[in-house]
Amino acid sequence: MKLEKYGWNQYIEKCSLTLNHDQSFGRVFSEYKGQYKLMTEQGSYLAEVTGKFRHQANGREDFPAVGDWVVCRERPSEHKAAIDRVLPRFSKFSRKAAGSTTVEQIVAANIDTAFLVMALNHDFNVRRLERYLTMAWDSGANPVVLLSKADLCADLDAKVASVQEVAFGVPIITVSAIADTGKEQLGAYLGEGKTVVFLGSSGVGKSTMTNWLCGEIIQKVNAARADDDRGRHTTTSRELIVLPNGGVIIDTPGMRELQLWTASEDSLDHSFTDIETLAVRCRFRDCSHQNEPGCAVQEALNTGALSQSRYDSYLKLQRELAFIRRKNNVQERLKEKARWKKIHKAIRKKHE
Ligand SMILES: Nc1nc2c(ncn2[C@@H]2O[C@H](COP(=O)(O)OP(=O)(O)OP(=O)(O)O)[C@@H](O)[C@H]2O)c(=O)[nH]1
Ligand SMILES: [Mg+2]
Ligand SMILES: [Zn+2]
Repeated sequence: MKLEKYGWNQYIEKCSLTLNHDQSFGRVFSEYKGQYKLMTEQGSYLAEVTGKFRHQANGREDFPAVGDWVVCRERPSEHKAAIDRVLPRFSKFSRKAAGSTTVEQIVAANIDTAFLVMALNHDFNVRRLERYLTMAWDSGANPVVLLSKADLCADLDAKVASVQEVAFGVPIITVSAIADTGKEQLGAYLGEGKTVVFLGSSGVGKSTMTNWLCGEIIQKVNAARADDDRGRHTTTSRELIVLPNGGVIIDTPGMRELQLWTASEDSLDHSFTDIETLAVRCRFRDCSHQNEPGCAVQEALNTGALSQSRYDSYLKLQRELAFIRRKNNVQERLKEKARWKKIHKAIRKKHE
């Protein structure tokens, strides 16, 4: 079996190292309490990291995660393998681990395309999509907005237009797994050497689409009650699924609450291009667009050029990002203090 079938591509090729005669490359298909299901050219193995690996790891993010490429040593007779190291990740989706605000949990690694799935019925929420887009830009994967359950939507054009408003330049695809429409457009992102992930709330149809693309029932789907098609958290774990024509899909459990992980300012720029364009004209380079003098964003808000709800979601996201940053770095708090001191000084000067 060629590794391209499992998503091996040029990015990984570039960083791949020379192997010892007893080593080979493998990909982590699933994880359960420190036990990994690995796929190599030879077959599938149950694997663990070596003692040396454990000793040298600094944190949870150093350990293998679903989607990782690793260097391992196979023991075919036992169907087991030992993991020596993890290859550098070219993209990753992370969130805060349960019960902790500062431990990074990697949801999926080495993803080429992230399908941000939103259903065209009750689930439809443009503000939430903005948050998913931010997370996607920060991951290193290319986002594609997937509007699912098109068969349930009567005002498709209006919904697509409202998504276009926030998803600048991001491809938007409408599909219905039930009515079997939109599959060809997805095809461009699938195949050998490609890894895609489905992200989105519970019940939007991620598992239904996985089965649809695989041409067989692989993932469990719960039938919706007639009066309520909201999610039930049917999918509970993540696993790589090999597509019939090669390449892999990762179906994920619906996220109850989207908890961002160290999204950078840079990723914020992508999903709030309109605000960032305005911000170029702010007097202070590091303007927070709240109450600094000479703020172009506040001005646009006053003239109505920028909507209040758009501004509010921008601020909300910024607060969340700032919170995570401060938690990770106490220095941030001191810098913040100094920054405001400078601003107040400028305000005083202006009034003198
Ligand atoms: N009408 C319609 N219903 C769909 C479509 N796709 C999925 N559904 C229904 O939506 C419900 C939820 O589908 P799932 O595929 O389990 O959703 P999920 O996103 O995997 O949900 P979690 O695993 O809980 O995160 C099921 O009853 C599906 O039959 C579609 O294209 N049209
Ligand atoms: Mg599911
Ligand atoms: Zn400003």
